[in-house]
Amino acid sequence: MSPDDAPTWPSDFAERYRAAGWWRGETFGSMLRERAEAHPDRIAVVDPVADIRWSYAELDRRADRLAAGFLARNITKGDRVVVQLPNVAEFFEVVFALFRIGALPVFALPAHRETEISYFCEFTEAVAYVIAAEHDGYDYRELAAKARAGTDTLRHVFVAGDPGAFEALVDVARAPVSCVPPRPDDLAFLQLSGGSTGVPKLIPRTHDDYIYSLRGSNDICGVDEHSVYLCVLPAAHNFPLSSPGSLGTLYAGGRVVLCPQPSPEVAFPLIEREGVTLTGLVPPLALLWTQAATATGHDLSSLDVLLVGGAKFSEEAARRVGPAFGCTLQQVFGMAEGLVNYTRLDDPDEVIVTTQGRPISPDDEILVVDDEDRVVAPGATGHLLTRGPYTIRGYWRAPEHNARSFTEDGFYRTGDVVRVAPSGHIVVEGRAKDQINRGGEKVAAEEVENHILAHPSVHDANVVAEPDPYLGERVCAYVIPRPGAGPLKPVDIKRFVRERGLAAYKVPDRVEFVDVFPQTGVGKISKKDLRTAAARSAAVSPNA
Ligand code: OOB
Repeated sequence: MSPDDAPTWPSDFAERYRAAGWWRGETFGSMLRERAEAHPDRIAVVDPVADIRWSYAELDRRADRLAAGFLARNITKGDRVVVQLPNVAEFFEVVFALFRIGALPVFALPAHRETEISYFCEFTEAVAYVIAAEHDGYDYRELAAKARAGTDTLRHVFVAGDPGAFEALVDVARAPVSCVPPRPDDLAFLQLSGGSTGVPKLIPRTHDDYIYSLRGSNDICGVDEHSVYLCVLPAAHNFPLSSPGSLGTLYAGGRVVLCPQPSPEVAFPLIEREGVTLTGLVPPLALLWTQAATATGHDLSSLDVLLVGGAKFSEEAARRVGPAFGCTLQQVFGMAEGLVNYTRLDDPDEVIVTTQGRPISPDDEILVVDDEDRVVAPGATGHLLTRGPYTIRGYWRAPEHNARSFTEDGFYRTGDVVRVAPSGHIVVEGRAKDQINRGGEKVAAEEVENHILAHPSVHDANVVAEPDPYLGERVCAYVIPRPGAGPLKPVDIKRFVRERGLAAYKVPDRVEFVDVFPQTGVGKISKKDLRTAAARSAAVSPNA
């Protein structure tokens, strides 16, 4: 890997962040080892489906043995390994093994399919791909067969569960060997960006910067060795991973309980049985849980904190959380690129329900600017730019994109439209990036448009968000058929996109055929007018 792959902080900033005590020279490998030495018998990870309860010593030992097995297969420092696991204990065994040898997990989501996985494998030149045999009725070994056929570099597929034609993860482990550990300022992994362009971007995070975000999050959310975190959202996503998430909880010496399904029917009994103290949800789930909590027979009284983020949580819904659960709501406005904002546990209720919080770090720099990058008046609405000790300075191997997504002095253009309240709390007012936020799952409009455009009967396509009472937004595609093409139905487009191997959450919820697209004054396609039209159709026929 060349140093140009991952833009990093200029040395004066790095020195400042170290001097301030944000970057402390820890790595994920050393962190797990220290916890295992300090309290070997404390339970680290609970996987209720597999009936697993690994202590810190056990997780540490397993990570060591798997690391040795990876090394024996010549997977070494800097190598990329696509990890696509559901919420199972092996997720932690695998990522800590990779952290230990300095190989980089590339965090795919269980919902990703052939298009995304092949792209991650090819673009990162991944040498290995780790999957579960099956999950939610889907056989990942079939996906692995396709990914393998399409890439030259992929040497190994490791399977948690029945390996089929591939290698069983349980057979990889070996007697531990010593290896040169990664440095704190080395990359730890590649996280995925929600994206607004044709292909997802990869986010390079270092041990130093990510561990700082864990420590900061733990302080703000009150996470300590007594905390029990229920991991409800897909474990690899930045929110349940680090805000404060599973890794924050492990950093503090607490316990992570993996929730196999996000429904209240599955989660509530686990909360009661394991004495869960905090969890994180996207707004649609928070709504569902709030309704269920008022009628449940399960004892949820152990829950101290409910974190809600990933998409805007409405004030009305936010007001219902406290009474329903008898716990404190924390709004989280974060991004895999770095910056994370939280409402504080002792903020007044009005602040908690009406804002999306304030940054973790005193060194998080926040700018709110107009379309010409001029800073707006205090309290006015504008584009959020940010720079800080855990916000990346560039995407991985994406110099052209970086020139657009970062200012010359290193601020990340979040694409979010916000205002800052006098208290310093941020209120998210909207979004300027061409992205649909489908209940916390991010869909890049251009990516879906490109797939629709590949249909032989399609002349042009535009994808926008339309309002949805449950998800907040869903995916609406406007399509101009090719002149003379045969009859085309919405279902044809949806099926075509799905069959191209795209994650299901990106398949348009609604397809509308039109003759022309609305234009702006200068003749550009007006997505704003399309969004207005989509909102109108959604109101008329919500289930189309
Ligand atoms: C989290 O991370 P990503 O990378 O999936 O998405 C980031 C984007 C933000 O730029 C913003 O557009 C949106 O998701 N977002 C919110 C929000 N939280 C995230 N928009 C409105 N209100 C909120 N509370 O989604 C993520 C990462 C870490 C912690 C929490 C969420």
